[in-house]
Amino acid sequence: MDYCMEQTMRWYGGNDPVSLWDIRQSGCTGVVTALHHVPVGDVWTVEEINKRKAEVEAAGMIWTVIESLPVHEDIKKQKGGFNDYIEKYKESLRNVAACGLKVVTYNFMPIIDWMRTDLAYEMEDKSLALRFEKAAFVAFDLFILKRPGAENDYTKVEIEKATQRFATMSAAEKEKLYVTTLQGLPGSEERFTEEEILAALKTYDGIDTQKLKEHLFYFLREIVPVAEELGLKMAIHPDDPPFPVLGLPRIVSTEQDAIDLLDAAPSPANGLCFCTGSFGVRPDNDLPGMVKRLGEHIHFLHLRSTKRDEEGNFYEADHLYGDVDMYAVVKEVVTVMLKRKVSIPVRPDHGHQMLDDLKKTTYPGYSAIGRLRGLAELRGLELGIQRAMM
Ligand code: DNO
Repeated sequence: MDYCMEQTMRWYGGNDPVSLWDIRQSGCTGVVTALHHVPVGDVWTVEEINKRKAEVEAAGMIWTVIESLPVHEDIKKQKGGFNDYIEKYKESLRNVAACGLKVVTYNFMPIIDWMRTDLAYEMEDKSLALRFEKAAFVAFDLFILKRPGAENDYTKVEIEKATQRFATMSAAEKEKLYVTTLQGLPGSEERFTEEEILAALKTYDGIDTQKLKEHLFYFLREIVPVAEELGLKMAIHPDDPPFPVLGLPRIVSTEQDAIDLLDAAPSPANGLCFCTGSFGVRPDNDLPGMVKRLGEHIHFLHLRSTKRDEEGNFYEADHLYGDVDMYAVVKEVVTVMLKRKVSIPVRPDHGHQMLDDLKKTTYPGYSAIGRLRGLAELRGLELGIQRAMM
C-alpha cells in the first residue's frame, strides 16, 4: 500500500502521563505535538522546536504535524497589536519550516476551544467518555455564569429543562460543572472567576459571525502565501461543538464554512484538519461527502465518533460506532490519498478512559489505552478497505 494513513497520536510533552514509548508501542510512526509552554502569541524559536523534535526522534518517531500553533485572541478580534501578532505567527511558520515540520494545525474559536459538561460519563462497559449535556450547559450559562442576555439564546423549553436540571444539582456538582465547562480554556488549570470569563466574553461584543469570518479571511490572506512559499500546509480545526456557545460566534462548523475559508485564500497550503468528531455532531454535515468534496484540502485527520440525541446532547462513542459512518469516511480518505498520491496524517481523536487508565489522571480524552483501542480499530478498518480496493 503506497499511500496509507500516517498513524500518529497527540503528545503533550514531558508532563504527559502517556510517554513517547507508549505511543510508539501503539504502532504510531509519528507524534503530533506543540510547544505548550510557549505563551500564545510568542514566536516559536528554532532552538525550542528542535529540542522537541529531538525528543520525538529519540523514541523512533517523527514530528511532522503541529497541534496547535495557536492564534492570539487579538488576531481573532482585530484589536490591539493584531498585525504584530500576525508577523510573529509568520516568523514561527518560518522557524517550523526550517526545522522540517510539514503541517500546522490551528483553530479560530473565540476564547474557548472544545467544550463538554462531563469528562467522566459512564458507558455501559464502565469505561468513561466525554459528554455534552445540553440542559447542564444551559444551566451553567444561565445560573452559574449568569451571562447577561443568555436567556435570549435559548427556547422556553430549554430554559425550563435547565431550571429543572439545576435544581437537582448539589453544590459539589455545580462546582464540578463549572470547572468542566471551562476546561477548554487555554491555561484552564488556573481557575478563572465568573467575572473574568464574563469580561473576556464582553471583548467579543460587536463581533458577529460575519465579522469573525472577515477576521479569519484577513489572517489567511496574510499567512497562507507565507506557508505556501515555505511548503507548509495549514490545517484549521473545526469548532467543537459545531455551534455557537456562550453567545460567541462559531465559523468553522459546516461544509459551507469550510468552502468559504478555502475560497478566501486559494492555495494548496490552505487546508483543513478534518475532525469527524467535531463536524459529526451536526446531522446536516455529510462526512463522507465532505471528505470526497474537500479531500484536496485535507492535510490532517482526527477520527472520532459521537452519538447525539434529539435533546442536543452528545457523548463520544467508540471510534467505529456512534453517528459517524467511519467505514464510509475511511473509504473516502483512502480514495483521496490514492488520487492525491499522499499519505495523510491521522490520529485517533480521544478515547474512553478504560482498564488501568481508570486509576490514572490523564488529559481528558487522551488516556493511552482508549486511544490505542481506537487506533487499532481504525488501522484494521483501513487495511480491510485498502485490500478490498486492490
Ligand atoms: C481537542 C482538540 C482541540 C484541537 C484544537 C486545534 O481534543 O481536538 O483542542 O487541538 O482545536 O487547534
